[in-house]
Amino acid sequence: MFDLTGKIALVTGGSRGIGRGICLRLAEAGATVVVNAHSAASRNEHAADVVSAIEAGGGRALAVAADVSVKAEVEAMIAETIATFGGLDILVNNAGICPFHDFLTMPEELWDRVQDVNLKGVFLCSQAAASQMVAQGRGGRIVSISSISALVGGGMQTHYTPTKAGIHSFMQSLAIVLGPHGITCNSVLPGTIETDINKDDLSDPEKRAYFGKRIPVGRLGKPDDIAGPVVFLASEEARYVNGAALLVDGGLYVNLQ
Ligand code: NAD
Ligand code: RM4
Repeated sequence: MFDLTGKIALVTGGSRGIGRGICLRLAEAGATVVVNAHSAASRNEHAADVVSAIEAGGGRALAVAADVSVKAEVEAMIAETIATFGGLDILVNNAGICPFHDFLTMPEELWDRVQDVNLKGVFLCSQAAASQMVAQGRGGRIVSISSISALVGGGMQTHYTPTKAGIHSFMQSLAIVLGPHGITCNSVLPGTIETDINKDDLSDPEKRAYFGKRIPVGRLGKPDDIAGPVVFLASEEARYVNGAALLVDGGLYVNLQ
């Protein structure tokens, strides 16, 4: 439906879950895709599979290892992207962690790690990618995966929800800075999507039943439910969407009672 032929996209945390789904759909739309994984092991184990799937469909892709919270690794990842494909047009900030934890006993180190990966990682990747996009002078797209958790709290997510609200706020500010360069910046707010991040949490039958009832479309989300809206925001059709937040949750947020 949306044509991304000739565009070069980088998806952080693209090796699994929502990121994997986004990589496959971007490639299907014609983009060349750089699939980021947080470590060399994860690159070889998971990201390489995503690359194979894209190549099997006739697309072009590359797996690159980098921890998004480490500036030198992020810069090396962007440099490898440019060296391999000659440019960068679309950044999807997807990498994120949510180690569910009680508040009163939360270790400072866990708080810091969640901020570093989820929020600082978005800053580092956006800055490195935007520098390249501005220098190229042909516009660009930054799409960041925030969450419904930017709008609501979570008792076991006190370290996580502020990072998701922060991502949304950061995209709003970045939309102002980068809009004049033709680079749009938006966030996507997924509801509850079944992936490894919430496997343990959703293994509780009561919680599953709760979500089943609470989500008006009647089911939990799948990674592919998020991929389409990301492809839209990355496309030419979304050229005037800048600083927006797109909630993709099956109606979970609006269903209070
Ligand atoms: P997931 O655990 O399946 O995937 C997370 C990805 O991030 C993995 O590929 C992992 O390797 C990568 N990652 C983790 N730390 C990294 C680091 N330091 N550097 C680079 N990559 C790193 O979970 P998911 O559900 O696919 O989550 C993807 C994004 O979607 C996250 O930002 C998450 O907060 C967000 N999200 C998920 C849900 C949900 O219900 N699953 C809802 C809203 C938002
Ligand atoms: C999301 C949202 C989901 C949760 C994941 C881990 O942002 O809070 O409900 O399962 O994070």
